[in-house]
Amino acid sequence: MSVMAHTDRVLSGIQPTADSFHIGNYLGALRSWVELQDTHEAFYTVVDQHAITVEYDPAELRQRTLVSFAQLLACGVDPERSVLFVQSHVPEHAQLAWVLSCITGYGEASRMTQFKDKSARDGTGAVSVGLFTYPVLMAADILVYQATGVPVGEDQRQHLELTRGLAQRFNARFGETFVVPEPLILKDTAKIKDLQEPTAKMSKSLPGGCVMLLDDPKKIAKKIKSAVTDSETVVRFDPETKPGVSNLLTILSALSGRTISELESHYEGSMYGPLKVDVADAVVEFATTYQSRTNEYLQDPAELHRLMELGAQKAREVATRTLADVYNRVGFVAIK
Ligand code: ATP
Ligand code: LTN
Repeated sequence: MSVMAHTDRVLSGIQPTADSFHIGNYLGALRSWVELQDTHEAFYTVVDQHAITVEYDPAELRQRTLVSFAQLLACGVDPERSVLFVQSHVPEHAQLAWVLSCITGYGEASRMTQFKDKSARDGTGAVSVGLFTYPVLMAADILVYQATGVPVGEDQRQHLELTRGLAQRFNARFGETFVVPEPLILKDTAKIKDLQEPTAKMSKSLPGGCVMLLDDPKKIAKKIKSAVTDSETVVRFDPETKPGVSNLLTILSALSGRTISELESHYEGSMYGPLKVDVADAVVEFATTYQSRTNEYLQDPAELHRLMELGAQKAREVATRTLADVYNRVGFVAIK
């Protein structure tokens, strides 16, 4: 029996490496995760096993995993329609990753630019083998569900290429087993920039210009109102010469549903102040609802755990079938 998916199925993952998701994560990725539920069978996972590839604190990881899961629910990931789960609850990811690591070339893994960047940035001198094999675990996350599409940012394109290569190599060597997934690259226009350095992408590693959605709304408003703009006074969308203003327009357009050109006309003749006030209001309004939904889940740990169990159970229904097929094909003896 083939375990390959017959419908369009997406899988994506997010690392629980911060106390809160930021507005860039939401507008660039999570919002489309929510939308994809209408057209696809969706699998979304909090990748705690990826989070231990770099220095971390265990108590913090546990808390961040719960908060990440609650935030995905708050964003609108529907645990009844989709499969929302924590990676370590599904042991088949790590099991498949081992098999895949044995068909991954050392040279090809060494070419992963994210590994090169992260290991070059590491100041501890303790880069782990786990960080090196991170992309193989990511391939397993995807292939174990026979996902047809993977919504990710441009930065993950190379990892997706590796995943596709591994699926093809395995299929060629052991027979058709895996769906070869397509990257669903989230548009670059959805790249939200840092508020203080608007040429850099907003990132939790630049806390000064990053809007954390679980932050105090007053802090959020203050950060937006002190966003770096430019010395002109014209509200115009031009990411090249006016990155700060363009970023504010992108955020407001995404949250309000109004087009950029509508916004440009609306602010014609006005300075940057009113734009900043409106962006701050829109983000604060969004964050307020987001926070109260997230807190509702966090205040009901029994329900949160029930949903985690439900997700793990649904995920394992698919993952165990793929793994059994893989183990059989690679020549492992089965015990029943
Ligand atoms: P870091 O903050 O350390 O750079 P990150 O915020 O990129 O990490 P990830 O877990 O790597 O966090 O990203 C989660 C998802 O959010 C990815 O799909 C990524 O493409 C998306 N994302 C992250 N930052 C932005 C941004 N500034 N604009 C749009 N999408 C983003
Ligand atoms: N590497 C990704 C997170 C990630 C992922 C995945 C994304 C882990 N496993 C599987 C898509 C599919 C990142 O850093 N954004």
